[in-house]
Amino acid sequence: MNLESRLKNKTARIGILGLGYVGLPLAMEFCRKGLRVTGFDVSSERVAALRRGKSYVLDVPPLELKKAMAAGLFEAQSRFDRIAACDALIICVQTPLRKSKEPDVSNIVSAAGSVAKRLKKGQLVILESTTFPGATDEIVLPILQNGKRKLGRDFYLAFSPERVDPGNHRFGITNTPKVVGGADRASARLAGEVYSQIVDEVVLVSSTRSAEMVKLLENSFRSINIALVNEMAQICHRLGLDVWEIISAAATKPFGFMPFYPGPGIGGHCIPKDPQLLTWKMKTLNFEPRFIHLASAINGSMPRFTVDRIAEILNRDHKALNGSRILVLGVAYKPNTSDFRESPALDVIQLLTEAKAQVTYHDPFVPRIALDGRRMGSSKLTAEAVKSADCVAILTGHRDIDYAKITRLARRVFDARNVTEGLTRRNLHRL
Ligand code: SAJ
Repeated sequence: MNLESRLKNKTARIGILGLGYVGLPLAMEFCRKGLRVTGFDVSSERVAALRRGKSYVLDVPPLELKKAMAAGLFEAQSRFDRIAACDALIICVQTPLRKSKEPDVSNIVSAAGSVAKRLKKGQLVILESTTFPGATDEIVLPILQNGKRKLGRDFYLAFSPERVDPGNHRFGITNTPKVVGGADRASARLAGEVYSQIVDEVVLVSSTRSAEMVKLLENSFRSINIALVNEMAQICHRLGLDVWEIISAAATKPFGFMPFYPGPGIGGHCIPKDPQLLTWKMKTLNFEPRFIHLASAINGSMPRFTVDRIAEILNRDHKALNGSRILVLGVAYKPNTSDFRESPALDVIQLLTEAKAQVTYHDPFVPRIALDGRRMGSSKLTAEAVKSADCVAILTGHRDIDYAKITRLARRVFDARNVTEGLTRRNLHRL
């Protein structure tokens, strides 16, 4: 019986390689629709935690995980033998950038190799990991072909960008259209069939390269527009204008405008990284994507701009940054998440420390950070801590913090996220 009929009668088994913030929610979605899933992860700790019904992913409640396992729909494996038992294999492994800003595809190569070793005739392989245009065709395809297998006869191959937005309760896997590009037409059709089990809308594009490029456009669009408003923040500061007022008034335009907001920089695992995948690829083709470079430079200048603003505020009261006590509020890369990867707050703390300020931080979601080998713990947000700071710098606007009270108690506040919108006090300054 082929994949399509096994999907129709729910006897298909889906294999998911990489059980992180993309792979685990994806696995649960297939289970929710009655399909059996074998999840594979190289981390035996992760697999052991999942087997104990412990979820380490924000959007996967432990109860759902336990239910899926009790119903025999989900199993977690750190060994790859069960790959041969799967009808479709979806690779959701991390694709970090090396220090040299080159894409590190080692996880993709290793996952594709694990599949190739156990590939069964007729299996469909889908790559979801964000990568440069051509990676699926140039890296994954040859590994699966392995010099003897033929695409479309022995196996099928597609690319489909992940569009998971952790913590987003409005858009989840089901109601976010899924872009799919096949290495050949049969692969595109089959991958579309697999995703139609769990998403309302599948968007088929002409090739894997197109599908890879869609993701890079999405996230380059975001990085460039954030850079635009970050530059506007620097312009408005010099003009003595309130960039937040300007953006909110511009956002009243019901067409042709989409608000983005300035901040101390950009963080996370997508926006800082994904556009660099494109610049790297284009470098190999002797083309310089200037917009993407410029956006990265402007976004990257925001931690310094933030520190300069704090220094300016202290300077007005004849205080030097050197020796001043700065309390940073919020180090996660975006509100209400514990993820502080690439967070610009870390760059701001680093720069303040280099200027010999005495820096502490409070973040209810991030109990500890390590910076240049120095470990810091989140300090208690007491009235005393706020009052004794020479400046409180709000870098991430988590919920459940009484920012009005902070501005009443603090000597000086620098709000880089406009969480004090509507408050006006002499000691309050905004980006
Ligand atoms: N940021 C700003 N100003 C903005 C928006 C974001 O400074 O107007 C900053 C955030 O503070 C953060 C960084 O940019 O430091 C990235 O923020 P993000 O909202 O883009 O969040 P991410 O990194 O979780 O991006 C994900 C992406 N999702 C996928 O790649 C599947 C992105 O495509 C989504 O558009 C984004 O979530 C989203 O919309 O939330």
